[in-house]
Amino acid sequence: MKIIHFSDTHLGFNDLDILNSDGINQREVDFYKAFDDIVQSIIKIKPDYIIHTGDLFHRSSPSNRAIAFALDKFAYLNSLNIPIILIAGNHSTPRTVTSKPILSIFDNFSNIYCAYSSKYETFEFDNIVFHTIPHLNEESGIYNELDKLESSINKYKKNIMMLHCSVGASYLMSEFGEFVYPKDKEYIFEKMDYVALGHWHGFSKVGKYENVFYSGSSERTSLNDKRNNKGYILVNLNNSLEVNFKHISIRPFYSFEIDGNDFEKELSSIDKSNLNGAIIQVVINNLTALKSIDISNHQIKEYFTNCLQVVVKREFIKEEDFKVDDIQAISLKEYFTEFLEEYCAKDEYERLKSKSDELFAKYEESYDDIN
Ligand SMILES: [Mn+2]
Repeated sequence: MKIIHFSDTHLGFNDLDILNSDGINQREVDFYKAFDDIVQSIIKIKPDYIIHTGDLFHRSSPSNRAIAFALDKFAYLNSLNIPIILIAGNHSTPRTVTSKPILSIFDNFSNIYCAYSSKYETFEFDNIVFHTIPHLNEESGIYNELDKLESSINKYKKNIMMLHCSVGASYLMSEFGEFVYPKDKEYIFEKMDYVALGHWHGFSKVGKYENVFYSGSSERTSLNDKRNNKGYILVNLNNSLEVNFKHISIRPFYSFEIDGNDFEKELSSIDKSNLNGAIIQVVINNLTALKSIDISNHQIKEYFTNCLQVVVKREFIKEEDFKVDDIQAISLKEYFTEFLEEYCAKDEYERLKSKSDELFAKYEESYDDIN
């Protein structure tokens, strides 16, 4: 039995203010391409089941383009007569009960099974049961849902668990609303044939478990994500479990560190022959304010002419009575959080951070994508 497990496709994500020749944000297009690469693999491999563990869309109210893209691809997948099981992640779950979840657009597709109602649901087939827990807005509800799950394990069939959360503290994404799977319930993993996880954006086997995996995201949603290995998992489930990570090709990202004291020489020694279309980050270290003035971003961008984007980060030597904030490549949310951390006592910081996270999350939710 073959299962393709993928996740965190974040359709509709856009970044960098670069448009392609059709006037569409280039990074948004990159995410559609990554998704399509996985669809092409599905067509070739013809698995028995397809599972997606959350964050199909980047926002709970995606742009028309993202919705149209998803409907087109899923209409095709639906026609392959392969059951497709999806769960909602934190990005595709509205924070108010009055909003209709976006995954409901698949309600009338005969081969698509979605869990988006903030509760445990099971999807059962001839020889296999999918136990799904989508993102829960109320984290405390998890125990109740896991009790239901545990009592629904079918010992005559294969049992697959699907979750969108962090297992332990290592897989947190620093996002509002994410939740941690309870440690005292990890024993349930051992009763499963395979546990498919979403939320963490890197491919990862979880801890000591041989059957618990994050497939990772299909593209990178942040320049902090330096991984170039993105893809999906091909699970072979016969007498034993076989897990293979399959790469797709994505736009490469490279980061270079340059010493501000030897800027010209270090820049010109970077081999740029294989950097076509890449996103480049250049971190200049050991800068003083005066040295920094001599180095222009323009000069650096000129050097990497074949790249899609060059992000320059300047790191200053701390000088007495002089401070330059490094606000290049940092979001307003991160900047504000750093400010809180610096100027507030710890308790007050924790309190204000959770408030500001919530406000930024609300802002993001009501913010319309560029169509
Ligand atoms: Mn995600």
